[in-house]
Amino acid sequence: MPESNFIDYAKIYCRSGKGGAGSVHLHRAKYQPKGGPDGGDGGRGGSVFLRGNRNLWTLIHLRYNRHIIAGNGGNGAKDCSHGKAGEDKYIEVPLGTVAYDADTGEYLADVTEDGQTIELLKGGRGGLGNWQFRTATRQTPRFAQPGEPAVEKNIILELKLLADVGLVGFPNAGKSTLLSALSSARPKIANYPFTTMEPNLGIVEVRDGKSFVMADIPGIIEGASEGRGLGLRFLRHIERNSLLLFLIPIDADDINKEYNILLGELEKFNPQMLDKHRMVALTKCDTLDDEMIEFLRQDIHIDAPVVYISAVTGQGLTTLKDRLWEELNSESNLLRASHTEHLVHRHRETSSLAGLEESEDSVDLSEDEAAEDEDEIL
Ligand SMILES: Nc1nc2c(ncn2[C@@H]2O[C@H](COP(=O)(O)OP(=O)(O)OP(=O)(O)O)[C@@H](O)[C@H]2O)c(=O)[nH]1
Ligand SMILES: [Mg+2]
Repeated sequence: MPESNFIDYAKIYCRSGKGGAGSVHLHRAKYQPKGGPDGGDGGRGGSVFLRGNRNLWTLIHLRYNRHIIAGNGGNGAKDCSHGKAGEDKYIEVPLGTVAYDADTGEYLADVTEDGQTIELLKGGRGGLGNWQFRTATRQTPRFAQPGEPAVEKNIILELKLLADVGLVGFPNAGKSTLLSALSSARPKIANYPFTTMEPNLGIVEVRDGKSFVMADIPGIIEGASEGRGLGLRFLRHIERNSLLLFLIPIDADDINKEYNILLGELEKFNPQMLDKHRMVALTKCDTLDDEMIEFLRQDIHIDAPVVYISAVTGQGLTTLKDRLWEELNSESNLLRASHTEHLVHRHRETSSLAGLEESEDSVDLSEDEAAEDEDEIL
C-alpha cells in the first residue's frame, strides 16, 4: 500500500525559549567613575503557538518537522539595554486540529478558525537587570535576575474533520458511491471492502445555493473497537459531525442487526456519538424490486428516519438531501451544536491500544481512542 498523504495524527516536541538574563553592570565613563547600575533586563523567550490555516488539509508537514523550538531571549546589557525577545514559533495546522499533552493525555486546545492563534507554551520571562534593583539605600546592586527557564512538552495533534454529515457503514455499503453521486468529490469506488482508506469530504448542494459538507470515512466492521479492519482510527472524523448518516445495503442479511452493530461500535468509541442525530439510508435499492422492498420494510425496526436510495439510479437522493438538510437545521440539532461547539473533548488516555498507532516510524507513539473518561472541557 503506498504511503498516504492524509496524515491526521502527529506527535511533536515543542520547547519555548528561555528568558534572557538581566545584566549586572555599573556605568563607567570618563569623569563619571561611579555612574550607578545600568544593567538592562533580559528579553523574553519565544512562545510556541498553534495557528489555524484554512489552506491546509492534513498534518503531513509536521511529519518532517517534529521539533518546534522557539528562540531564547537575549541577555540584558549595559546602558540599560533590553535583551532582544526570542523568536516565536507558529505551528500552522488545518482547521479541526485538536491538541493534547502527549504525556498526560490532557486536552489542550482546538483550532477551528482560520488565523486562530493559541499559545501552547509560553516563553520564559526575561530577568530584571541590576538597574531595576537600585534603591536609595542600595545604590550599587551587584546582582540581577536570571531569565525564566524554557518549558518543553510533547504534543499530540489530531485532525478531526469539520463536516456536517458523517457517513457510517460497513465496507462496501456504498458510502463513497453516495458521496460521488451527491457531490463533486471523486473518491475511489470498488466492489471490495476497504476501498476507502482515508476520509473524503464533499460539498453537497441542496438547492438555492444551500449546501452542507459530507464526510466519507473508511468502513467499520464488528470488532473495530478492538482494532479489527481499519479500527476506529477514522471515527474521530465523524466525532464533530452534527448528523450521522448510516448506510446499509438493502440486500444485507439482516438490516436491523447491521444497524445495531454499527451503533455498538460507535458507542464503544465514544458514548456521546449516540447522542447525535442520525438517519439511515438503505442503499442499492435498484438491486431489489419494489415488492421485495415493501416486504422487507415491515421487518425494519430502526429508531431513526429511514430513506430508501440508489446512488446508481438516483432514486431517493433528492429526498435524502432534503431530509438531511431539514435535520441539520432542526431546532434541536442547532441547539445542541451551539451547546457543545461541535464536540466535547475528552482527555486522552496515554496507554497504548493496539492498532491505533500511527503506522510507521512511531514506536514511541501511543494513542488510545477508547478513552473512557469523559471530562467535559467546553
Ligand atoms: N447496484 C448498486 N451498486 C452500488 C450502489 N452503491 C454502491 N454500489 C456498488 O457497491 C460497491 C461498493 O461501493 P463503495 O461506494 O465503494 O462502498 P464503500 O461503502 O465506500 O466501501 P469501502 O470504501 O470499502 O468502505 C461498488 O461496487 C459500487 O459500485 C447502488 O446504489 N446500486
Ligand atoms: Mg469507500
